[in-house]
Amino acid sequence: MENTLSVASGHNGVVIERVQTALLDLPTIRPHQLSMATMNGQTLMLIRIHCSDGSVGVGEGTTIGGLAYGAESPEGMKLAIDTYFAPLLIGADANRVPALMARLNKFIRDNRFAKCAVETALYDALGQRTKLPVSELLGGRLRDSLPVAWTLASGDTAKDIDEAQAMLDMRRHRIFKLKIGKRAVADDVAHVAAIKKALGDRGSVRVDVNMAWSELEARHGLAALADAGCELAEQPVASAGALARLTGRYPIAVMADESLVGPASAFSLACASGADVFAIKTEQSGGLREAQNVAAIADAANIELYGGTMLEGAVGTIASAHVFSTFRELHWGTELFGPLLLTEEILRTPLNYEDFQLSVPSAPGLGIELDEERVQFFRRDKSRTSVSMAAPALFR
Ligand code: MUC
Ligand code: MG
Repeated sequence: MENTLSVASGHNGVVIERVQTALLDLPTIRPHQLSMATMNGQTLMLIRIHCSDGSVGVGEGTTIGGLAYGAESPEGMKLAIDTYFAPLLIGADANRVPALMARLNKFIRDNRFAKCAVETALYDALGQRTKLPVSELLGGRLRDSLPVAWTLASGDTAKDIDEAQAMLDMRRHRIFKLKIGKRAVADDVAHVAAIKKALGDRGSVRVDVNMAWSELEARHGLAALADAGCELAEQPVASAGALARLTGRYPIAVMADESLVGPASAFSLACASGADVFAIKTEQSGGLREAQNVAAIADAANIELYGGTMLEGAVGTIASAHVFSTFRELHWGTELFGPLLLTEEILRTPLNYEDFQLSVPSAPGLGIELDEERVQFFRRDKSRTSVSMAAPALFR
C-alpha cells in the first residue's frame, strides 16, 4: 500500500473538487535585460484549486524568458498540471498538504515550478479554511515586512541611474541589483562603478551575472567589482565547482542562484563551501516547504540568506513573502519586486510596498484577492492578439 494513499481515499474531510489553470500575458514597464534574455513581458500560469467546502486556493508558476532560464515554461506547467497533476489531486483530502505533495513527488519527477504553484494554491485554500495566513501554516512568521531590492536592467547606465534615483526618492528601494554579463567584463565593471558612484551611500549595489562569466573572467571581474564598491555577486559562473573556488577569495560576497535547485543541491553547495549567500527561490526549490528546507541547510552551514524571485506576479511574489517571513535570518533582504515590473495590476488591492519594504499580509491564506475582470482580460486564450491556445473551461 502506498504511504500517501490516505489523501486519495474516501474520508470525512474536505476534498479537492476541481483544478483550473490559465495563462496570463502581462507587459513589463520597460525591456528587462538579462545575460540570456530580454523580457518585454511576463507570462503567469495561474492555478485555482476548488475544494468541497467552497474554499478556492490560488497559485502561480512563472519562469524568466520562456525556456531561457530552465526546463519549465508557463505553457509546459499548464499542460503538466491539466494532464498529470489534476488527476492525482481531484478527490484527495485538501487538508493534508504535505501528504499531497508527497503523492505528487512520488508520481511526478522534477517539475519544481509546477509543484510550487500547486502547493501555493493548497496552502492558500487551507489558510482560508483555518483562518490562518500561509506564513503561520508554515511554522510562523518572524517578521511582518521584508526589505525589497530593485533590479536595474534597462541596458543603459544613465537610464539605470535615473531609475535608481527615482526609487530612492520614492523610498521604495535602496538595494540595487544590476544585471550584467552581456557585455565585456571591463564594460560591465565600468557600468557598475558608475552607478555605485552616482548613488554613493544612499543605495547598495549588487550584481547578477546569470552564469555568463568563465572562471577566469570571474577572477578579474570579482576583484574589480569589489574595488568599485559592489557588495555581492550573484552566480558569476555556471559551474558549482567554480563558484566554490571563487567564494571567499575576494572582498565581495558570492551568492548562489542557478546552482541552487532544491535541498539536495543546497546540501552539496554547503558541503563544498560553495557560496557565502543562498538566493532562495520558492519555485526553484520545488515549493514553499522545500524552500524552508533549503533555508535550514543554509542555517546549519552558516550561509546567509536572500529571498530571490523568478519575477513572479503578485500571487507567486506573496507566496514567497510568506515563506521568507519564516526564515530565521534574512541578512540580504529580498528581491520580491516582480509585480512592480509589470504594467498591469491583477489584485483587487495591490501589494503594499512602502518604506523600502513589502508587507506580508496577515489575512487568511495568501491574504490577497484576484481582480476577476483583470484576470479574464489578460488570459491568453481570450486575447485577440495572442496565438490561440486550447481553452478548457477556466476561471469562470
Ligand atoms: C535571477 O536570476 O535572479 C531576479 C531579478 C531579476 O531581475 O531577474 C531575476 C532572476
Ligand atoms: Mg539570479
